Amino acid sequence: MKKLITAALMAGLLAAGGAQAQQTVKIGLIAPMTGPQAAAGRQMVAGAKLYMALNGNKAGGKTVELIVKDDTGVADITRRLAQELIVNDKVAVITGFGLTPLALAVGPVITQAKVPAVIMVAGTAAITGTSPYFVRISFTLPQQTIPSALWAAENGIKSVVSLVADYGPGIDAQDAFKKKFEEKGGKVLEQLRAPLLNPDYAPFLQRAKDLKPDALMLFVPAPQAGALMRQVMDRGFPQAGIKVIGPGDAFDDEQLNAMGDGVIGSVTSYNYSAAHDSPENKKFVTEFKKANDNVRPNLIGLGGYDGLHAIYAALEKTKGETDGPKLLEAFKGLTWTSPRGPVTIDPQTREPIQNIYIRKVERKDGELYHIEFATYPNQKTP
Ligand code: VNL
Repeated sequence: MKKLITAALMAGLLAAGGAQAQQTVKIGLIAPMTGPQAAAGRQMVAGAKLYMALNGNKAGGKTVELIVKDDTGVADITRRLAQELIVNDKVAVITGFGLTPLALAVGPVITQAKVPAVIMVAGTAAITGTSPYFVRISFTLPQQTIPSALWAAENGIKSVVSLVADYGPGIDAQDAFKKKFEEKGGKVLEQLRAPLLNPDYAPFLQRAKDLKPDALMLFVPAPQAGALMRQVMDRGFPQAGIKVIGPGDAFDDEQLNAMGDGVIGSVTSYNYSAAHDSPENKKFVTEFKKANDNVRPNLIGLGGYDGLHAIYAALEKTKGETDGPKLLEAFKGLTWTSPRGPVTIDPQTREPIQNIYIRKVERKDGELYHIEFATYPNQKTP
């Protein structure tokens, strides 16, 4: 008798366990938590965790479980972790991707497994074309950069030298800038590219200064912004009358205060400023700083936060159904009010449509901020 009860109890527990497992949706977040891009991983995971802390762990009637994996910024590791998360952990969706090569590495895996991947940061335009299972909530570099080219052409800048990190997003930024700026009558004197890893910017900056352009256009991934900007300021570009412009990555919000007063007055174009004036952003910045030793969120932290929002919203739409193709469809056309402003996922391209703001660095309440003063609304990736 005793044995029978025990067996019945066991069966019940097992059934409950099975039912409970189905009530959980797992999300795999792959980010560089160590290595040279660790600053990106820290922001992304902090943003994702903040979203869950503020919105609970339920979406579409299911319990959401976040599994964080560290790819150390190495693409082969990103691919292996994606495979393990899909095969062993049975995640419904993977997300993260601090850098373009890390996103590209998982394309074949998600296509084969039919599991959606939500890009929180990586910005090379071509990524989403490499798998129908990519959905991007962040930005593309052409989208971020073109308003800078328009603004420069309309504000007395006639000649520009560009200096970028020599990989996908840098080349996208450089090409988009040159095309639009020259269309509007400006001239790009030279396009310089520094290595992504262990760059020595000195010879490039010397060359740029010798060419005496009206402006220096910069792109490096946000975690490298401080290192580049210190050298730009040490070489006295603003004092020489050379404006420092570009998409906001090289003017990263997290490191802006450490860049010094030389950066005051720089005009850049970007989808997000920590100073964006809206109730959604006030709440995001206040809560992010509270949870992270007063660190200011940048667009990577925002990517983590909005990435989780998009996943929650897609699960609400499918009522918790996690079948890959169905979940993928649910991301298409999502629209929400982000801390950056309104965002829609273009159902055709799976790319974000969003405002790109023109901002100027100013000192406000004792700190440096990007103060937005003009808007290019609802920008798509060309
Ligand atoms: C990328 C683009 C990475 C912009 C970034 O920071 C960034 C990328 C990590 O596509 O690799 O600010």
